[in-house]
Amino acid sequence: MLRVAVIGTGMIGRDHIRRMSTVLSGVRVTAVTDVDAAAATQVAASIGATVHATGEDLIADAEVDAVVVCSWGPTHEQYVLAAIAAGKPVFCEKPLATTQEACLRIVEAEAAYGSRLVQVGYMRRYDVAYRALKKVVDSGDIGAPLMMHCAHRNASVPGFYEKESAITDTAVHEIDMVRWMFGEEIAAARVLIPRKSPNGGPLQDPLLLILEMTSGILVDVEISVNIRYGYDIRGEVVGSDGTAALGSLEPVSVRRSAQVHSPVPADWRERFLLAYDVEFQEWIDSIAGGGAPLGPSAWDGYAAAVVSDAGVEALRTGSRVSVTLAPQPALYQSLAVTS
Ligand code: NAD
Ligand code: ISE
Repeated sequence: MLRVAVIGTGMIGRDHIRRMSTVLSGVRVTAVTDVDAAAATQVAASIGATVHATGEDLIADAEVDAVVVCSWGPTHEQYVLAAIAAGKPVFCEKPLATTQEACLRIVEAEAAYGSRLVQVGYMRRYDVAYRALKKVVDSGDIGAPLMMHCAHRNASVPGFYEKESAITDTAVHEIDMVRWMFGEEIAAARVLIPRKSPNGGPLQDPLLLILEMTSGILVDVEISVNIRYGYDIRGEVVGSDGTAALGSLEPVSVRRSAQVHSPVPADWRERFLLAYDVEFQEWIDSIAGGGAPLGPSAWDGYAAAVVSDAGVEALRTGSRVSVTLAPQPALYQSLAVTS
């Protein structure tokens, strides 16, 4: 039984604790921590876990085999580095860290350690619809991929969400997803600013992020984070001989009174429920016997951060911003971007 400890018992921390405690196999959540001690104590009591005063104490606990980081983005670096220093596998929710420099420090620390310990929570790679879409693209059935149209719509976002968060916190999922979907890096980013939604308060909402892949594939991402009607994630690849789109996910569609009614997920927990389950079960199974994690790596987290920084600069300056990655340490060279 893998003994996992969770740092951060907010929205996603609780959701991952729930899945590890009641859905998945081979795992037990034995310790938690949060700067909000009352929140940590309440969660710990519900599962019979220990509460630690700090993330560092929790990582040092000899009864903890692996760590899950679900605290706010700016705190990720310190905990991931501490887990690497302790030689413990660490699953870090996205983003790996909030700057490319911080991500690079993690990459360098893991490379110096000599084997993989870090996995980043880019769960779209585990979603049944995205996996089916990638299978079609890889099969060549729609010819050469030329473009991808994406929409990332949130009904609303929390109060701490800032101007750049549309790219660093939201579109960063598409940034990781297209690297995986097409098996290549992103060469440049641009941002177009449409008419402002009256629902967005001080935020510039929506935004249109344009990503150029190294092969010339163009990706457009509509980012709307106050769309009110629900959580709507879309993706369509346009190939030279056909197109392929994420399928409809609703379990039921009701036709009544001359209308069709189909549910829309409320938020990411509902839309990606099963993807998170698969993501965590695969992570648990991969590290349980002392093995290395197989999912999105620290290098993937770093590459996403570099593109995300380029997107933020493009938003700020209105210009096309090129993406340049640091030399890749040997540890990551055998990992295809598609793994
Ligand atoms: P949240 O605000 O609900 O929870 C974060 C928790 O971390 C809070 O309880 C806070 O008190 C705690 N915290 C903050 N600093 C801490 C520290 N130094 N040590 C310990 N605890 C600390 O936020 P959330 O929505 O749960 O997001 C948490 C992380 O998960 C973010 O990085 C976010 O981007 C990511 N996230 C990922 C997805 C996804 O789809 N993969 C979805 C939501 C959130
Ligand atoms: C949140 O942190 C997530 O990761 C969700 O998947 C995303 O849709 C949302 O925009 C982010 O704020």
